[in-house]
Amino acid sequence: MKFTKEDKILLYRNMVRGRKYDEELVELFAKVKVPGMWHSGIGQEAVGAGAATFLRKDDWLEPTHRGYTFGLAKGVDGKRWLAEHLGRATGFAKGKGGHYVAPKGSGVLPFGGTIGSAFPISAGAGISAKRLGKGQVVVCLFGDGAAQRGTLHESMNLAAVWQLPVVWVCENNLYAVTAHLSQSMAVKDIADLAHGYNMPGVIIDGQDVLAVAEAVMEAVERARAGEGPSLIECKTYRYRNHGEGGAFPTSYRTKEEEEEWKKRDPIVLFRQCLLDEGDATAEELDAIDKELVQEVLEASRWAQESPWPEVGQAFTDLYAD
Ligand SMILES: Cc1ncc(C[n+]2csc(CCOP(=O)(O)OP(=O)(O)O)c2C)c(N)n1
Ligand SMILES: [Mg+2]
Repeated sequence: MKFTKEDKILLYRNMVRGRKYDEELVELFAKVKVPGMWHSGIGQEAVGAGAATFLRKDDWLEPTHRGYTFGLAKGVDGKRWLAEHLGRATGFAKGKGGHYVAPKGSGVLPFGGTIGSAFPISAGAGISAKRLGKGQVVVCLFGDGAAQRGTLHESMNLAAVWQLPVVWVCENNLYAVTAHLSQSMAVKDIADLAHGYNMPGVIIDGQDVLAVAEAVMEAVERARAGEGPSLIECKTYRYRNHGEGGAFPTSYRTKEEEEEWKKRDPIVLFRQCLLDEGDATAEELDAIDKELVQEVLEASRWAQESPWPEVGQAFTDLYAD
């Protein structure tokens, strides 16, 4: 896929929007305004934006637990997502679902809560897409830790045997909670798993949003053309600890490693790329940043001022009619 100047600006917007929502959530958690837990995706925005921005409205996206970027880029209303996260009645599940909720019509599939449940859900959506025959594709996001689950084998094997239109996109941020990938996996690169399922497997610089978008969209076009699944491994890094709102150890990474990755911040890198290529001026990008800060502040205010669900509603909507 050839990206126009407008496409590139959209990628930039989607990364910055994801980061601004994420920063707001980190702050809300610090003020203990949010129930439960949250996994910040700051540092990983190029993967979510690159994977989701150019999907069709009716394509499926299987989320991870980390960050908002992929969902916002798929068209999820951030304001209502935040309200759901804050447990308010204006959220997608009237405040009863927390941040894992998939809003109807967005094309974002449900998140199972157990790491690794993304694989069979995506294979299932792939079977549906193939049978409906409308050219829909499924993009499944998953972490390096999730890649150690047995469900990966069952699902990737089935998708390959039945040539399902699934694009497996690994956000390899090197750690699962505190465990480095080398402690849980015998090979260095998750993309190597693709050989076992006779599908293309590529390693991508996950800090380079254009590289991610190019690789994902090439795989999406293959899948749409009936040529089956692909695996894309994006090497990336989360800046924050595993989660907000919980007591997680912090001593498993070195300051040097963290600083090294921050030198390749995906938003800073892409901003420079847009300036170097003459796709945007610093003033234009500053104006986008400013607009998105305002958008998130207003969304947060709206969500925090939204009513709590009524106690009498606790047992409604538990089952489909
Ligand atoms: C089956 C299962 N085991 C453990 C957990 C707890 N858990 C939540 S996130 C996580 C780490 C996942 O690591 P990774 O897939 O690399 O994603 P990341 O958090 O790095 O984005 C774990 C172990 C879970 N949700 N499900
Ligand atoms: Mg990880």
